[in-house]
Amino acid sequence: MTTHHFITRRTFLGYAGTSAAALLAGLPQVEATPVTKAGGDAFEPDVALELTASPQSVALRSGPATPVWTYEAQVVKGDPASVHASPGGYLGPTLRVRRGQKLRVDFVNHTNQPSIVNWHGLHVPADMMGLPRYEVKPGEHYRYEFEVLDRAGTYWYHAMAAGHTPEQVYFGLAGLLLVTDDEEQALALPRDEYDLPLVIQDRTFGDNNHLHYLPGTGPEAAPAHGSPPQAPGMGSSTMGGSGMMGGMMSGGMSGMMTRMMGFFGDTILVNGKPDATLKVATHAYRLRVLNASNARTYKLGWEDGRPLTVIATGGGLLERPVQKDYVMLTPGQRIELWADFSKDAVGTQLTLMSLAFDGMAGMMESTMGEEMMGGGMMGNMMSHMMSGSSLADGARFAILKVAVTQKADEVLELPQRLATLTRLRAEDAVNRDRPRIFRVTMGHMRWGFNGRSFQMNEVAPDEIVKLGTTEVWEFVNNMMMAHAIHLHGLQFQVLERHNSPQGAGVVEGCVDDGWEDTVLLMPNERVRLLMRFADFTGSYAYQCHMLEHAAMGLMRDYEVQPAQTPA
Ligand SMILES: [Cu+2]
Repeated sequence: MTTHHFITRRTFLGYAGTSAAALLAGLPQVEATPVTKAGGDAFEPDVALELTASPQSVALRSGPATPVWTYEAQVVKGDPASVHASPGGYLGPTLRVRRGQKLRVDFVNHTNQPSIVNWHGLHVPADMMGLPRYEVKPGEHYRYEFEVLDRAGTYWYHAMAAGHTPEQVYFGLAGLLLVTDDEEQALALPRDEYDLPLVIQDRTFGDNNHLHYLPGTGPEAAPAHGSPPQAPGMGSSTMGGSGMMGGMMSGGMSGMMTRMMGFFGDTILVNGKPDATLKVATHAYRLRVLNASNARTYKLGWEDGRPLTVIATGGGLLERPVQKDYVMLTPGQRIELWADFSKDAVGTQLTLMSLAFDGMAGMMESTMGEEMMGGGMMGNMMSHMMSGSSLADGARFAILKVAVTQKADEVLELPQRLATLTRLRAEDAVNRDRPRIFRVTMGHMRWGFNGRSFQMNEVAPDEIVKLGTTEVWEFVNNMMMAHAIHLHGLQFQVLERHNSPQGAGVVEGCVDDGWEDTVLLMPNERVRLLMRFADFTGSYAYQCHMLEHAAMGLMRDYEVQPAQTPA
């Protein structure tokens, strides 16, 4: 399948012959390497970073340090404040950029697996997106050069690799990318120490504080030498095969369930730390909440029942604040909360919870239950069994303790108008009455959309769209599990939901008022998305962001072709 690149600035820098010492010394070679360009002037970055992924040991809890992979970043050119220290644990540093900035990132892979950095939520050329087809081998580099076109908001970056994405993210390869712009800067939002990330992940600790995932995975596992870095086609022949998915094909029945259904850990980490407590002042906070978990969806709510005030979704600020009793946050999603503790007395203790919900709603009517399990089981029991975790999908548990420890004098008023939100119009869609349908399917122990699982560089005729058009895409879930539908390369708007579960205490917590790149799709639900394909041709991915689902096939490419297809 060919790809058409509106802008081609890809450089693939093989450093196989370069000594490790030179690599660690700060990469003067990168500057000297010719950059291939198709049309256009030399790219002059406003900010240039070097982003390295490598194995480390970090103290996550008392006792031995935990082996992880982690990102580290260095500013090579531009504002030193473009890189902020990691919020904690194994998380990568927070990258802060401005809309309109030209950004260069030299990714250096010092892990023992192929990897690439995916810019989750950003609107960038396809070869700058960080998809598995651009993964680089251990010791190699990949140069990203793009202009930041996105609205101010909370985005993130994480590892992708054919068959290794869930493992690499689990063992630490993720970080935040915050975009600001003039519109946001003009607002009186909480800043500096009152602007806080909350990156939520679930993990399980094994012996010696090692992170427990599937057997044979992680920084201490032997690299999958001898198995060529294959496409994650993982066709039917690969079940039980070696190498292909690293160690992911081992681990018996519970391993099989994890690979199919997703990993559910029993320990909740916030900003890379278990048992997290946040000390706050009597002040308004901007809490940027990212669900960077592999598969777990959270139902965020305060234990004392106070409502949540949402000011932004994945694609930036809402038009105006929205109040919710609870907010659903599926893997990959971000939500920004205005959390005002100014009326709380010093000494107040609050708990941010994940409230109970029925993530299996609709299982009774679903077909997969019969296929997979022979039917008959339901609810939490099913969920426990499927997740293999003592903390079931949809269980109620504490995420974060908040302690009000000091007085602040300043009072910030919640702005009633936050931003101008351009609404896509359904009547502008070229397929208004015939939405493109993507049904989540399963067959031969592989997930798929419309019966097709991921194949590298494969785009079907009904996965091709035209540059400059607006479309309606409908995702349909007849499975018993929820999914986290994510599109790469653009932000969409939720047009409508059909057949949403009633009484499950879920859909009322979906914030569908703004721009999103990831959306919760409940069992039996149909969600219609409105999107516009602008600026770039080429092939991008759409996937489930429950990372094990994607690794087991629930990912495909869509291709944006020029408005006029060349003869
Ligand atoms: Cu899924």
